[in-house]
Amino acid sequence: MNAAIARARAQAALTDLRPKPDDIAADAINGLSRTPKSLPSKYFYDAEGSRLFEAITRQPEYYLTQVELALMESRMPSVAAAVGSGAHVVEFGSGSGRKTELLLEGLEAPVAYTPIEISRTALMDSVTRLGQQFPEVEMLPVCADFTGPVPLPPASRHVQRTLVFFPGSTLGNFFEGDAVRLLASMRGTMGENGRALIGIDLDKDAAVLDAAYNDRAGVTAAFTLNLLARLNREIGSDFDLDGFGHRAAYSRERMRIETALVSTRAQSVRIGERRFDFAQGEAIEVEISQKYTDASFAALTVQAGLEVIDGWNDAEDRFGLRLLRPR
Ligand code: AVI
Repeated sequence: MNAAIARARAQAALTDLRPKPDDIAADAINGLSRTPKSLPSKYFYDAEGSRLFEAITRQPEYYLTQVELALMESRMPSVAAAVGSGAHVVEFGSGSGRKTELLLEGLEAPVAYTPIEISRTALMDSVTRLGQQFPEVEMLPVCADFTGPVPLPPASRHVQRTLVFFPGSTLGNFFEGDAVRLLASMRGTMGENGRALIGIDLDKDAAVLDAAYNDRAGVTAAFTLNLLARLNREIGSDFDLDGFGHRAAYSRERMRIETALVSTRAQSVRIGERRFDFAQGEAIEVEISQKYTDASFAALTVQAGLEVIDGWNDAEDRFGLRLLRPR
């Protein structure tokens, strides 16, 4: 199929529920009114944020993407046998192009593919490309925040099973309660006969983790700061980008990387009618990246009414794929 036709088809099938500037402003005001101040990490991913995230995945320190890709390349036959044929693949997020290709290539006769993605550009790029590559798989994209309930577009052919795909350890960007709610919502999406294939970053040496979130080229710092640039662009806030710096550090106690934007001086920032004052050194918490052990991940899934039925790690136990089903 040629690219123009694939894009037109994908546009026609698009369900567009992306967030409005008023919702973004309300979330930003709400987060900055808290102590400590915070901003939701889901707003990292505008077009520029998605581009910067792709660049992060190519940094030598950020092992997660390369290790997960290699894992999928080597273990896909075993994953496909465990999932079975005729799946409707529902991906939460869609920035993971190559991983999705490996999944659709490796599964037996997948019927449909639904990426749910907040960034319209990333969503359309991915279904245009995948639509050309997999003409036999129905592309049913949904532009939405996947943390809320999302109605699944029905496939026109018979589906044996829904397979939720959530790679990249993106689950780790959710606080425990939200992660459990998200897993429970995946359980609802997949139905009683469904499965979920989830990528998780495994707990490891703090120095390796600190390096992964503080790459030498400064791409992660640019990615974090783009959150403020995006707010300036989309909701008219007046963050001075030179007045904030990126900080990411591993907390062994909480088994997670904690990322913040730290005010380099006393300053105030305006969003609409509201003004927020910052002390020098004051942090805005912007992201957590949870790391897992088998025990901590199993405990999380149980709370969501799911159980781990299969799993694959790389040879050095850096990253894992887990297959879940309803309990
Ligand atoms: C998308 N997510 C899993 C990334 C992570 O590792 O937490 C986002 C990221 N933030 C900084 N670097 C990468």
